[in-house]
Amino acid sequence: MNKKILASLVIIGILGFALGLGTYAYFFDTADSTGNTFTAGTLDLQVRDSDEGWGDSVSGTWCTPSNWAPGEYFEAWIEMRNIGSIGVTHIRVKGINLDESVPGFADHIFLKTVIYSEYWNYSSNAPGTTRNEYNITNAIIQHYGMDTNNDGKITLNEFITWCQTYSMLFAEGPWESGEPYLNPGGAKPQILRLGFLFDPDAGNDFQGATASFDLTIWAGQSYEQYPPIWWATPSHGYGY
Ligand SMILES: [Ca+2]
Ligand SMILES: [Ca+2]
Repeated sequence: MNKKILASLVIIGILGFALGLGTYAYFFDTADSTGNTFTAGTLDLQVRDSDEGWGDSVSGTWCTPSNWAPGEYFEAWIEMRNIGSIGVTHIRVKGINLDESVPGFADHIFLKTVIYSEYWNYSSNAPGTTRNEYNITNAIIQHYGMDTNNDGKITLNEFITWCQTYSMLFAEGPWESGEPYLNPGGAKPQILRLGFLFDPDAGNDFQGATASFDLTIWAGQSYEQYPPIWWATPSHGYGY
């Protein structure tokens, strides 16, 4: 009985409110924001090497002479640009797909040189227009953990094995310079040089041997993105 009384009171209240609305008249006006559009930007990484122009991939960048002999050094470069509309803050590089015709050959090929570029103006401590190249080989030997047997040499085998877990990170990045590592629109391409030495003490077992690997270059916008990285960012700031 009490519930029925309560319900009736509510209905009466609503009716009273509705009636009240009809007793006032307010002015009003409207304004619109039309055509709101969300458009995703693009990252578009391209590479080129000494014998191929800009494209999504190159081949045979690191191809030694077929008569490569112990003690001989071989270096080659790959250049990167971003023709998308958003800047790339991080480049990561991994060596994969090691293949050797004679087991152990990759233990006698040493990664001797890692050089990468940044556009950095020392005098103003700000982004610059000159592409400077930085040799970070010592930093990699000392801090990257690639030299798993701690003999002071990074073999091709050690490099590829390390890359199963990590990737080399190259980044100027907005937190440091206010400028992405790879600018949009293809501006300011960067370069990576890798040099390899055929172990001077390699024995006769490796005559005629071949080894090959692939290099994957990844461009992104964040530390957190896959693939996993080695956190010690190579940088001119480290002074190596
Ligand atoms: Ca090529
Ligand atoms: Ca080693």
